[in-house]
Amino acid sequence: LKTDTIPLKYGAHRTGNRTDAEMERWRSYGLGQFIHWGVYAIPGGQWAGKTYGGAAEWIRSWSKATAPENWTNTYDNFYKQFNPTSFDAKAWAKQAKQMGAKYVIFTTKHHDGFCLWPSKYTDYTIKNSPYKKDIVKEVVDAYNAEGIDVYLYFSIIDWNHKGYRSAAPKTAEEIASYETFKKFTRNQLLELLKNYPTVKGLWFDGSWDQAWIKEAAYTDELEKELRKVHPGLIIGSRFRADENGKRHFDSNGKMMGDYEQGWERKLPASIEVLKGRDWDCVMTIPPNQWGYNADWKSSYIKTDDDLIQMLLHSVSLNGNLVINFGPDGKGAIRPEEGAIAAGIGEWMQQNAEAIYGAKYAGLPKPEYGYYTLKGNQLYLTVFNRPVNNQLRLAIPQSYGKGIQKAYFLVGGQALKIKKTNIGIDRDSNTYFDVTLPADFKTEKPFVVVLDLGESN
Ligand code: FHN
Repeated sequence: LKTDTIPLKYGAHRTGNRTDAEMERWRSYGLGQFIHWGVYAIPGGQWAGKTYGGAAEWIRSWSKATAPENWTNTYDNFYKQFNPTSFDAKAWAKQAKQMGAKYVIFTTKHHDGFCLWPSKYTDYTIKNSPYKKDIVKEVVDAYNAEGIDVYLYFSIIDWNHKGYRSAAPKTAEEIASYETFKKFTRNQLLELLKNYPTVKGLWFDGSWDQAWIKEAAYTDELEKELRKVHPGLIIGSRFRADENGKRHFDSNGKMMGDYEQGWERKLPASIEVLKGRDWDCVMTIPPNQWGYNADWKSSYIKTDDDLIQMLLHSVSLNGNLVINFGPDGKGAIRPEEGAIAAGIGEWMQQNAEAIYGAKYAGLPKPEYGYYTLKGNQLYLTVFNRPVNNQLRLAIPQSYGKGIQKAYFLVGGQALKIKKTNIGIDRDSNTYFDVTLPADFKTEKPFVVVLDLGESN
């Protein structure tokens, strides 16, 4: 057993993955939805007639250099016009359910500091917008009613709070001012957990500032407190740093949080890099837009097939894929996102058995697509169909007798299997040829179920 070499007061709270039911549920999700919504949806990536290529939810920061306006008189006043008359939480939740999402991560407050719930601790909230109603509550209720678990996104960065700062405070005055921010952050987090007791977790972001990183004692204590008031709470590795400033993993390399939260817009190449850790990947549909950007034409927009492939990539390596949506200033999910959700949903309605609760199969990635495993069922989701219609599959001898039955997940048609006569290779694999019917036509990825029999 490896022991910690560096003594730490504020390192990881646990060694290895959580084993409780809540975390087991998290592991079985497969697919999630992210929603970035706030007053940045009003400018939608455009400022004073100019389109900004950076992420639209950052426009307050991107356009600062060129915008002559005083921010408190412009961006920070958008909330006075925030009246999303098209917002329908139930419709969002239905769409998410139809897509096959098992959980949603919703931005309660992004870096701009605007709160979509009526926080008692600031005036910069939805309550003081023309909309007035508690959007977080509407989202939590609607998604829960569809059986979708809710996680609250919370940005540590808060450009609106006077005490917030990025650099570590030095003078007595700076320290005192940052103390007000720490108190405020704690209050808001406790408030969220109190107001929305059904949430399953908190999804932290913007925790990279030196000021925050230096607060190892405070953040360690706060994490413990949050977990105490909300048993079972799931928090990723982005919340805090240890006393040496190490984030995600402490100075002994142990993960700080319940799952690895570093996979943003990218996927791990192999199971080895994950070292057995739980993880999720949050993915944008354009290359890098989270909030609504009116201009979707100037960059590559992922297709539903791209995202289904990323989903398989994730689940085949024991991760969840979370696809981001950025509703517009009126609360409408843009039609292009709606079409993508519908496309994924259509596929999921037929093939979700290969996703929910499915795991890494313990096999190298096949050239045809991805393996996922549930019990004795090995699922092969085919993205690259061989021109000769023969799937030659290497199954280790440790998997018992190998493939006993093969059939299409959709429709159940049995497929011919032949154990090849090429013998056992150096890695102890036996080879099986599974034949796809020549007249089988599809334009979508499809799943072949490989039954490994009881002996597996
Ligand atoms: O700066 C944010 C960004 O706007 C977005 O919210 C993403 C989502 O994971 N997180 C930060 C960048 O890592």
